[in-house]
Amino acid sequence: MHICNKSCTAINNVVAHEILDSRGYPTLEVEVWLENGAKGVAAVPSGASTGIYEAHELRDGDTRRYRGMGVGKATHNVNHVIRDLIVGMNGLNQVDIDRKMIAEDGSKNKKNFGANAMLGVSLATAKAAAAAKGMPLYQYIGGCNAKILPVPMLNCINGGKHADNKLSIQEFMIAPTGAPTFARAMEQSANVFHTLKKILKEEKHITSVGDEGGFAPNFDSDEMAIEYLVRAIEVAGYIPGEDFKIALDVASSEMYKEAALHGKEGQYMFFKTGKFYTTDQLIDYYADLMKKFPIYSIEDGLNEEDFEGISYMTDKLGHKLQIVGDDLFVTNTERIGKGIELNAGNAVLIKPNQIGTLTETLDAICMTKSHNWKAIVSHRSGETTDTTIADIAVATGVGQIKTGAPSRGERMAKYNRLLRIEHELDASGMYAGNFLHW
Ligand code: 2PG
Ligand code: MG
Repeated sequence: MHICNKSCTAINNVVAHEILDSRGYPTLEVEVWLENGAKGVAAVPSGASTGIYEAHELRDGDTRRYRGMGVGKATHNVNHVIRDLIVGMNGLNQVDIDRKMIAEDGSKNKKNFGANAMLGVSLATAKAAAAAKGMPLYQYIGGCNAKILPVPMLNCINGGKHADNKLSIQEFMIAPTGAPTFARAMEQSANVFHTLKKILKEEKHITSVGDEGGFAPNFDSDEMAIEYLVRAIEVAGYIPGEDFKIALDVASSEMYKEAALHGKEGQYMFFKTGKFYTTDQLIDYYADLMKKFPIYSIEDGLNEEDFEGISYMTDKLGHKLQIVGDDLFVTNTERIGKGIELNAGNAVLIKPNQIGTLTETLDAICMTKSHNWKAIVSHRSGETTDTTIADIAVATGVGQIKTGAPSRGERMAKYNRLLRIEHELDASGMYAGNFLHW
């Protein structure tokens, strides 16, 4: 029999229900309650350009509801299976709770409970525990040294699977590395974003936005998108390369699949021009872009299975470029370990829902940092107003966060959370742009 008093932090209830994400598809919101009345609520995001090695997102497949995208089974798993497993466990024992769910799910990719079900429980547990301790989440996770505000990577032009244009590169981002504080970084970034809108409008381009809040114009080439970003930085009164650097998420697995569909296995197809590139040609193309523009980071530059290719790219460009693995590593320590061994990249994108628990997310960050690689905490293209990733970024001091343009409420929720954290930390807060090596 489990004995508990009023100050007890044992879990006494877990409740999940369906809510809708920023694309209007169902996802889970989970509440975890402790005996002492503390409560945590978390909502789960969802990707569009998902890596094949990601943990399993459990969807109903019943086409009578939400075109098969319902999460009724995952919700049921939380309310009727996971709940019974963890009620009575100490909410402060995050690792035990996460490991218990992993063990009981029993599969390699969390396909039984669903990584979406497990992540909702995992994050809500951490929030309930933080509430029980009377601490903000970043401090509960990161301790008294949680003080670094990350450089935001703002996706101001959307392409690939996130927009209805023909841009092949999925994300064209600005990173305000020269700002003195996070608040100033956001101010400068919003200035660039609004300037970009003005320029696009004046030149008769579309100014509607894609899934991550960036503009989605029908440019003739991907290079044009970078040119416009650089122009917007300049016209807004900043110096490209000093005040702002550029980052790209090529999400090239999509271009790789497209080429295969056109009978060019092993190559990459640019959607607008219909041109095919070999691995060597694509790496040369990146090198050329780096000569023309202040690009400091390229994510998923090659197909998600191509450790060897990324290793070659790292040999060629890694000394002057952050080479980020997203679909390549899927926040999974096994795959990150392989990448480190093969020198395939030098940075890892961290998405909690790719792996399914907070504990494993923190393991991935720990492994990445301990090998002197960079880690970037990231949103998904399908998001909610949940702000947990902002707290994780500060807690772990990774120094970078990618969470969309300064537009759309579900993106701003994370940036606004960081503005609040900076305010709260006051003089003890440090903006990563100031002291990390860029
Ligand atoms: C990415 C992400 C987030 P998605 O590829 O990095 O920007 O997109 O969530 O669609 O996988
Ligand atoms: Mg990516």
